Amino acid sequence: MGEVAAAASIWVRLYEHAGYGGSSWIWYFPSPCGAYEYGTGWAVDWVGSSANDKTSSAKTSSGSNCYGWEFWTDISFGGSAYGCASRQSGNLKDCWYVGDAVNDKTSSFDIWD
Ligand SMILES: [Ca+2]
Repeated sequence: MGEVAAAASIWVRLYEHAGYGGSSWIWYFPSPCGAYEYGTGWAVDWVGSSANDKTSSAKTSSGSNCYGWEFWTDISFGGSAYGCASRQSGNLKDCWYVGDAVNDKTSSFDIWD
């Protein structure tokens, strides 16, 4: 049961609006970024039809150890990729705004340490 609880604590949530507003969509991961080696992270090759082309901001759990966002305009990490354009001071893991170039265009994403 301990492993199940630990797995549920690592998550990424995408939000419909900048500043973490509107609808949101969450994914859970089994371990923190960088748990095995530097540069390792998590990837979602399709955000799903309800979230597609809507993401404007994103958060990850405090224990995730992830902060290197990459938002892709097509599924399976296709099209163009953009990092986080604007972060909220005080929590550098979170992405306050993805930026004009990829706003409402994300179809897949990844995040690493
Ligand atoms: Ca949006």
